[in-house]
Amino acid sequence: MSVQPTRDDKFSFGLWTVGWQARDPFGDATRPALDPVEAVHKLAEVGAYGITFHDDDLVPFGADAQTRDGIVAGFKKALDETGLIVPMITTNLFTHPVFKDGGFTSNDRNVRRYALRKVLRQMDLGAELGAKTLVLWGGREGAEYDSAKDVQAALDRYREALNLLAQYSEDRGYGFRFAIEPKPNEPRGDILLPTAGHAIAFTQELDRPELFGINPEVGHEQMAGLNFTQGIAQALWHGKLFHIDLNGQHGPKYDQDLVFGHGDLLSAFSLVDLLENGGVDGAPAYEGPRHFDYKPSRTEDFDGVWESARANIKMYLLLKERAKAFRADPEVQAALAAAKVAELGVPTLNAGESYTELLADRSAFEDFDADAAGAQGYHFVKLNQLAIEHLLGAR
Ligand code: ASC
Ligand code: MN
Ligand code: MN
Ligand code: MN
Repeated sequence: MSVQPTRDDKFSFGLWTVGWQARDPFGDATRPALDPVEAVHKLAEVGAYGITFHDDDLVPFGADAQTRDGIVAGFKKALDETGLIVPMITTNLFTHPVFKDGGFTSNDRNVRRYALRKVLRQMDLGAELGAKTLVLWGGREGAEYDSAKDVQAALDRYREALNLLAQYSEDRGYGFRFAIEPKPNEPRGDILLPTAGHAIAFTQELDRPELFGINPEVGHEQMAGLNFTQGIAQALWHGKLFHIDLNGQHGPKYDQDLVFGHGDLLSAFSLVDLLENGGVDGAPAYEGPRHFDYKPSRTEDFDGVWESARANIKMYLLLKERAKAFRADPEVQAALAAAKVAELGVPTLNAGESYTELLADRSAFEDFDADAAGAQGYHFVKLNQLAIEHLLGAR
């Protein structure tokens, strides 16, 4: 296998990632602005097939119609020249002070109406560019003080907003699928729909639940102390993995947005193994874009920006290669069998069996040797050691 990316790998980047000027709460920008046209050309060079953007990443907030048209025309030309596509779009409801108490869930009703209009406008542009997925990251939807936000009312307003977006998309024939991106905190003290599980549950309360899934980000779940691979597995199980944001994070602290694999590498390995080999008969479990939502570190100049963009892709391809070798190794297959991993796929009840037969089955209880079953070893450590040896390239 090659670590040369192809379009079939579906690697995509947010315009806000390589374009991040590295302003943080304590320091000024360390890099100049990046022209979106240059971003398109450079991302095509590093091997991406797609680019994604918030409305304000492409067209500065408040730009007049003529400026907007000029920028969009230039961007489209760059897409045509490179063959890059726009698989996903999203809307910035977090930077401008108007959104300091949120967009869809601001206590101020007029702000909520403005937020809706801003998203509808971005949907028009996204549809024109062929985007299929709309990501909703509600970074400002939340609070610092329990007394300041009626969370049940906020969820009512969130639902009202998302129902309207779906209606608009269907009425206009845009056909968007919507992906809610959870995050536990930052920039708000506490954000609504903080984890994958919260967001999945919320989608079930919408008018068109089948149009809504999630866009989990590695670092965001890890900020909540959660196992990202397990969260992705559950999202797949619900049919809700509509998109994914790959990056790196070192546990619960501020949102680091490191290069994919530069945080918890073991978790990155099990994630790629799941995405690439976790479907039926070892087929990929997820077919959508492999989207990198990282921030090139503040220490880097533009050479470092493109170096880090390439690092995301190379990391993914290396992990994919390592995961294939892991799955193909006969010793691993024996270790998987010894650990009874496949046995979990066998239903607990026999075909057609109900509790009546289960109650009549003496081997299940009266004659079951719980002490013997409790004494068996599951050999999980050996299996994990083999996984790490493959990850290290030691096998
Ligand atoms: C998004 C997204 C995020 C945020 C963040 C903005 O659309 O997926 O995680 O915005 O990258 O800085
Ligand atoms: Mn992040
Ligand atoms: Mn993200
Ligand atoms: Mn992010």
